[in-house]
Amino acid sequence: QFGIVRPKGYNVSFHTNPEMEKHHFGQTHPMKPWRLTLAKSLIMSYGMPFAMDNYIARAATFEELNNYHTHDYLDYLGTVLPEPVPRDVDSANPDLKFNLGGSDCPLFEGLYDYCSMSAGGSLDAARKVCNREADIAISWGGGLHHAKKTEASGFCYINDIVLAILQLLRCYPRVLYIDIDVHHGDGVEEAFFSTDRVMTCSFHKYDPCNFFPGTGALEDNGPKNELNAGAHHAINVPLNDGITDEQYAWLFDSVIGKIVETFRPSAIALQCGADSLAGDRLGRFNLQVQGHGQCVAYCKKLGLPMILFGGGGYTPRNVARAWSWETAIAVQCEDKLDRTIPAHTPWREHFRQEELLPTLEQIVGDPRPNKNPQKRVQEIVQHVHEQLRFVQH
Ligand code: VJV
Ligand code: CA
Ligand code: ZN
Repeated sequence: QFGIVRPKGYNVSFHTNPEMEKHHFGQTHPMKPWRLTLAKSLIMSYGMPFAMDNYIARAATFEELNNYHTHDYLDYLGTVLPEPVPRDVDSANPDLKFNLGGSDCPLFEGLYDYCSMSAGGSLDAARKVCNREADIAISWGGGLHHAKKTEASGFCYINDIVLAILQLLRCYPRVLYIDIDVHHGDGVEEAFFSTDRVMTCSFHKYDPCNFFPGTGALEDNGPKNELNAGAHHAINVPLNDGITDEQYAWLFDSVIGKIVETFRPSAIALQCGADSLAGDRLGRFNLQVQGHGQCVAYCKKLGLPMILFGGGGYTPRNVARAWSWETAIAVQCEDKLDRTIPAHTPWREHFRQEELLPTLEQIVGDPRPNKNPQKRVQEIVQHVHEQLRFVQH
């Protein structure tokens, strides 16, 4: 633990709900809400709560969820019961009502509460940023970027990010959404497809046939019709397996730097999905905690009001490391973050002894061969810069 110095006039708010973390998608489902408890325990061991305003997230109301999702869908989500006998129904099954009850989006005990608490945390975060009560607001229980207006998708039922951005739009003219989860942020892109008040930018593994959700090609930049305000306001950075910290940082700075210059956002919503880390159970990239956190540090330096959301992340101990590191970046104490896990960390057994209990050392896991040639990475930046020539705010 370090002696926390609270920078005067700089506020970080932290929104969590311990009730949310108790829910289960099922024994072997990759999404494990308890990773939030693991992350919070590490954050607390480092004494970071002393440097933030801490809030228990409330559950979002039906009316709040209805600001994006349809009445029909919410009604069903709130009343459908978990199947007594678990069926092995694949999510590709077209018979599923609202895509609920398959293997990706199973029905489980307390599903509606889980969803409304995740959204509640992100809405609370958005309100703090709107009221200027927080410079950065953190909602690690949010970031569920695949949920659609009337459909669940990819472990996501309620799109807390869309709801939070809608809230930000009440107080800020333009919002930049950035998504560093290994999956394409399709739900958020779709929600703001036709507006020039939100620019979305997702970095993701792209393989239309073999990697979920299969969308987010370089050339997909919003409505093709130039008369539609949303044209050129969706930016996609499709990547291949094994991308490294160095390449990712270069891409991130070149792409986001240019976006900020042309779009001139008044607030930032950053989805920090931790499945882009090396060693992730579902991911394909080679990012280290430092490379992942570099994106947060870059955005913070822009000095704009910001929300940090969670998202994917399927190797819980690495999720906890990344989100602790990024919380430290938000409160500006990363230089004081020790490389070892503090002795009094609850859930300490989840950080393997042989990994030297690091937060920052190389993440252990088979490094994936890097399939991103430098030439391709440069082409991507070139394309994005060309797209942005059409954008002037
Ligand atoms: O690839 C898919 C869809 C299928 C149908 C469902 N089967 C299980 C897999 C193929 C086409 N879904 C992806 C969804 C990824 C969602 C990522 C969410 C986020 O990180 O972006 C934001 C929170 C997928 N990949 C892997 C799995 N599903 C998967 C699901 C399981 C599973 C193992 C893998 C569900 C249940 C169980 N194991 C027991
Ligand atoms: Ca992404
Ligand atoms: Zn993901």
